Amino acid sequence: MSQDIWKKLRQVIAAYDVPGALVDYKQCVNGHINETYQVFLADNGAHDRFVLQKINHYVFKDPVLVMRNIAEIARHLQGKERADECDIITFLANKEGKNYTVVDGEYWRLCEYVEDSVSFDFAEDSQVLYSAGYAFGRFCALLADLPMERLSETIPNFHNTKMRLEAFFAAVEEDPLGRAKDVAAEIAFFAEQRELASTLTEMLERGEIPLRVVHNDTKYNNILMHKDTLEPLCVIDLDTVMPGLIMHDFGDAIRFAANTALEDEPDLSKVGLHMENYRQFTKGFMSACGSFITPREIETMALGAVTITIELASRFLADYLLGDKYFRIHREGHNLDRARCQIKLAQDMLAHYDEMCAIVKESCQQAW
Ligand code: GN1
Ligand code: MG
Repeated sequence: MSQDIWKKLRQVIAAYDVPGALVDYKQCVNGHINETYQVFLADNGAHDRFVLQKINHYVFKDPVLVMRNIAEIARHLQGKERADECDIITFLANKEGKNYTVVDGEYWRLCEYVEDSVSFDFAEDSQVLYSAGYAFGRFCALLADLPMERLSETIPNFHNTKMRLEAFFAAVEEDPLGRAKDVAAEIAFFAEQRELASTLTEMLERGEIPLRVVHNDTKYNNILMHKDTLEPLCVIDLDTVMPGLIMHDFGDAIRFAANTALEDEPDLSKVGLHMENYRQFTKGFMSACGSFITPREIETMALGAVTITIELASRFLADYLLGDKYFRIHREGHNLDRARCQIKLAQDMLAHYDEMCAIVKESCQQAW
């Protein structure tokens, strides 16, 4: 297996005009979808580090579209003055000028390692969340004038929560592994929350909230930070940047960074909304994008957090019922733990919903 990986990584690197030979690699394990490696190249004593990633072809049916979107985003940003600002990941062109390389039917891409960067799976310090919020908000602000038709939908209906819940109940019906009987309480939760969780989808259908170019996967670990100053250096994971809802970007970040526990914490007594993290992230996010979004979007920011948390819970549980084909698991019942953790978090958000809305409003007033 390890021999195969060496061979594969070498084959991919050979497609690029980069100096040196592969001397070491390290697999990164925190993403659930793509396969990511840090690769170390050496050339006459000089060392260089890159990141090589294999796009998950099961999840992204058309990897070329993914890479075309990313090139489109880079092109859009190149025209903007952005000195001293958080960067956005870009991929190197191979010898054929493409930003991806196909080896044995698999799609790979290479980027430079961002020096002095770290990313976190858990937000330790509330203060740092202001700048994380600002970075994700600014990301949407910078893409606000990118004509939407230039981007393709890399995963159709990615955050269509109404459809996600339909898919979840279909998985319950299908129940190929007989697992549904053990999760009756969880299934009841989704039945209860179905209407609320479909609200944003319906508002979008009625034209009450706009589609925008958004990131769609705003996990805290998708911002690389400077290891000493903790300033955001680079927004990564642009695979799902496409038209979507801004409160989903806000909400997905909250879901991850304002949880008092990790995303897959099995001890539910540890799971809940971290109000100070929520407040700091919200302040940062709203100060970056509050000035161009509509009152309706501001009103539904907190609902975005509840919605995306319920949606992801349903995706994790559906995957558990269907045999863990989508999200990579690292232990038996991992997707079930993830789903339960997200349900608990959503319940805690609902219990603090008014306060969440008040903080969004307050952050907007402070911002302008
Ligand atoms: C997946 O690949 P990763 O870990 O960044 C998923 C997101 C989920 C997230 C949950 C394309 O993101 O939607 O929110 O897991 N990405 C895709 O951790 O489905
Ligand atoms: Mg992702």
